[in-house]
Amino acid sequence: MSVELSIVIPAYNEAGRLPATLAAITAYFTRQARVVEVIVVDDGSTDGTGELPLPAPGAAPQLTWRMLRNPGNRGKGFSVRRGMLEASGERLLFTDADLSAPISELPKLEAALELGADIAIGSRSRQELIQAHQSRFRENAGRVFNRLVRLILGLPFVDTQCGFKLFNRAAARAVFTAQRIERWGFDPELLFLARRYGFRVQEVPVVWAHAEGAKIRLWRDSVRMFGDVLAIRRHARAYPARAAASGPGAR
Ligand SMILES: Nc1nc2c(ncn2[C@@H]2O[C@H](COP(=O)(O)OP(=O)(O)O)[C@@H](O)[C@H]2O)c(=O)[nH]1
Ligand SMILES: [Mg+2]
Repeated sequence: MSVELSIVIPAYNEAGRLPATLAAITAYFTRQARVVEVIVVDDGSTDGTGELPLPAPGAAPQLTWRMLRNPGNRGKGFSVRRGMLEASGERLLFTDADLSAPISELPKLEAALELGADIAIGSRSRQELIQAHQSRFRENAGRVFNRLVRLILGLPFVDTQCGFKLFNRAAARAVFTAQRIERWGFDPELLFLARRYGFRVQEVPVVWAHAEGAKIRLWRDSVRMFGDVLAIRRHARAYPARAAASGPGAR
């Protein structure tokens, strides 16, 4: 049975938030017939995330679960890449562990792929869809960051950072194989690579409810993210040419 959809969830100390997320995903896909695999990537958590019980197959045998454990804390970029490269789906979604974009928003991204996009990225650009805001300060900081990213990397997207992105298999293989940034700047890097390789990227406004318990530290991580963006720029010429769609992971 070939996997239609893979869902990759990077998780760092998410023992508090992950159970509700797993339950929501189970509830959503139990009503559907398609074959789905969910891959949780535990990133060296110290709160027992890696030992959380995964849902039993029971009601939905077409839905399978896997937990990958990193050898220590390696970063969200590392974790998403690892999950995406191990996943076998025709389409691959990565989503934050707090499901800030509810899984019921997935059809919006899928519709963009139906219409010809290779990658559909969730976007927090439509104010009326934002159900719970971050602090005004964080939101503004996010906007400034996005504007800088647009400027430095020439990306035309309003929101590069949204943790809800769907790829077709060819795009996921090419982009994640080339991705180098393992911590915060990996989102802009993915988009930069996607455009470099000629994939069609569509930004799709999604419902977003900011969840408390965020682990991003605004100042420290903004500075690092910015450093990553400059590194992408510096490295721009050295990225490999788009990998040919062959080898074991290709279809
Ligand atoms: N793998 C990995 N994931 C992380 C790390 N820090 C945060 N995350 C994950 O990144 C996602 C978004 O983090 P969150 O704390 O909600 O940040 P927010 O973007 O401010 O809401 C969640 O799935 C987290 O588990 C980390 O160091 N490593
Ligand atoms: Mg969050």
